[in-house]
Amino acid sequence: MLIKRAAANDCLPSEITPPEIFARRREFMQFSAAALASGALGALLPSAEAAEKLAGKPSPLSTPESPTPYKHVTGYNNFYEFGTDKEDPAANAHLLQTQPWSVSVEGLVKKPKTFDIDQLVKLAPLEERIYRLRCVEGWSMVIPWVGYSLAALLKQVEPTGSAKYVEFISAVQPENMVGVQRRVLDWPYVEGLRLDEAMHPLTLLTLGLYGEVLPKQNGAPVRITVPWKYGFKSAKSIVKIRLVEKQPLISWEKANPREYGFYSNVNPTVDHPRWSQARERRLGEFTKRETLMFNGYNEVASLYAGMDLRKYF
Ligand SMILES: Nc1nc2c(c(=O)[nH]1)N[C@H]1C(S)=C(S)[C@@H](COP(=O)(O)O)O[C@H]1N2
Ligand SMILES: [Mo]
Repeated sequence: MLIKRAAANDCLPSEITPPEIFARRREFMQFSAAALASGALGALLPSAEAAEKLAGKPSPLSTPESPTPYKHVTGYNNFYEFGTDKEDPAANAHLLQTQPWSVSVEGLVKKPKTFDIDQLVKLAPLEERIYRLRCVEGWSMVIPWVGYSLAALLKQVEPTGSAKYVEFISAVQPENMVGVQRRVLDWPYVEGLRLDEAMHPLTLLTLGLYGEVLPKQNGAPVRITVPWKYGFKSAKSIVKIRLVEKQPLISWEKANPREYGFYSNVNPTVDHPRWSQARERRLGEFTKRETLMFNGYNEVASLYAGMDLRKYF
């Protein structure tokens, strides 16, 4: 891998790394040293991988809000392939096999191509983008992602004139994913965007967070992040991107079309059939916040000019 592994002398403070990360790295290194002495390093490999560094240049597209503590970002997750409780992904995702990994970009494109993960890391300059993430269930976080606009990847394959949508397909590793042994969703996890949404500069091909390669519970080694839509639009651990003509049937819509629609723009005025979407709880905070239209990313509003966002929820 091109990504450098953090070494013991490599934990100097940087401007972007918050104190809890240093504390965590230091803890981890003390822990590793102890484990090495007792010959138990094998058991530590999943955490060792999570500590590989991946820095990005601060992006002007970042929100000025302070990031949610690392322990919430990596400890409170939705990744149904690893179980349905928020703590399940952190407990179970270490079994995800991420090497080798490649993403095939295919369908209505002039130059279909399979990119291995090292090629993806090198494809465009890495940026740190601090984005809000609003889960459809009513909680939110602020996450310092590392990646670049998905548009940079899509341009490489040259979508044809008939490509109208982009479909994202997550990995299925039945042996390694405790959740796929249950049929909560029809695996693989499938998501999709309209081509103009996928090409919008905010849509991030995500390879890391908090200055490290993506932890497995957050969708290693590569995921999508779409900050103005509910979190479930941001497919994790993707292996395939397909350019298509018709609107893809996404996993959540397939499971429950009354509750989940293709667009899923964050919208405080459109309630989920079972709960209000007007407010949200930011993890680590006590009082609820008002949820903002498009999660506060008003620059995307023009993508939906003239559309009835109650009908296309
Ligand atoms: N493959 C896959 N991707 C997924 C999910 C999932 O269950 N499987 N959950 C989604 C949901 S509901 C949310 S809120 C976000 C959570 O991302 P995070 O755990 O990195 O915060 O991932 C999304 N991507
Ligand atoms: Mo979510």
